[in-house]
Amino acid sequence: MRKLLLAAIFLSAAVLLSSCWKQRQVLHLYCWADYVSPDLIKAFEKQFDCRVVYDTFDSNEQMYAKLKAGASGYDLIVPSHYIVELMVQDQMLMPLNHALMPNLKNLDPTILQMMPDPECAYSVPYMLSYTGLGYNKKKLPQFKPSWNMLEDSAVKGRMTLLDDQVEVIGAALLVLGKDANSVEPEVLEEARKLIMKWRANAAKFENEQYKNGLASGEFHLVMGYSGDVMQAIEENPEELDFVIPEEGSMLSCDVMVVPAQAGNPELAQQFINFLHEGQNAADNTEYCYYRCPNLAAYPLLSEEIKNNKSIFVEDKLLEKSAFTREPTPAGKLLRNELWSKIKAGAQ
Ligand code: SPD
Repeated sequence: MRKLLLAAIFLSAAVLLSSCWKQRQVLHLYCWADYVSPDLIKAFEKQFDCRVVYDTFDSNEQMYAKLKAGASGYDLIVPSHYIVELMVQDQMLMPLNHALMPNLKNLDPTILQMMPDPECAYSVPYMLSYTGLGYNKKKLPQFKPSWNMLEDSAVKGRMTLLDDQVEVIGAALLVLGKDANSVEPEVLEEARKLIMKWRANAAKFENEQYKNGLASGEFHLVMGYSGDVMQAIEENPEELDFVIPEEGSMLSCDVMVVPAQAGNPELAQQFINFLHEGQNAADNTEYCYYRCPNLAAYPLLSEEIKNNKSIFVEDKLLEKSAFTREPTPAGKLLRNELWSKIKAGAQ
């Protein structure tokens, strides 16, 4: 009898627990790695009595291909600004409801006006990212802040390139003094020849683990996303540094979008709103080392971040840099072919 009673209590507790569990909402986030402060995620889960499941991708192409293949379990995705138009055309995204996001008033208008969707009809700016060079000061005493370091024989086998055609082709075009978004066949061919010299030195093309390789000393030079490299520098500031090369850099703004099939679009937009609350946006910038384009956050940032020239880039470098544009379909095809050739090592 006692055993029966215990079993009944146990069963009712399990039923009660599982019904509570079921009621807890889940936000399925699909995002680049190390891109949202874990403390903010915890705070959001507490405030909205929900769970955030964080799945990662390491390139826009990977994210787009997965969605195109039918992945439908996400509520919020963080692609780069230039792929949003394509996603809208493909009816992959849901129009946003601004009434759920009063903190959009905090968005920096200078950045908004550069965006392809300045009204935030489908996308809300999240973080600005620049591409540059992370390097080991001790191993490369002759380092110069130029993309040409990628062809220096001193870095052979100790250097990595991003597996990101927009960034690599863009950097080569900047070195050649051309439009970084060019789709001219002859100009792209010149870029390919230069990238093949870089490729000869590269240990790999990769977008996520290179920062650990830089921190551990395996790599002496990496082409990387600004904030990711700064996260590595945090582990070894004596030896590591990051620069935006003197030829300029590719700029992009990663944005938050809600997929058309989202199961929980309201929670997704509450999360966007939460991340754009001034203090949260400042805390997130301090964590990621990327600049969140949020006016209410800027005065709340530490002096270290405010004075970090890789987060708040100097005008003279910005003028030389290029904001990535999505090419025409024909231009994209050409660039894809070029990139495949580069990756395959074909001459
Ligand atoms: N770990 C965060 C990486 C963010 C990278 N942004 C990608 C920009 C691509 N153009």
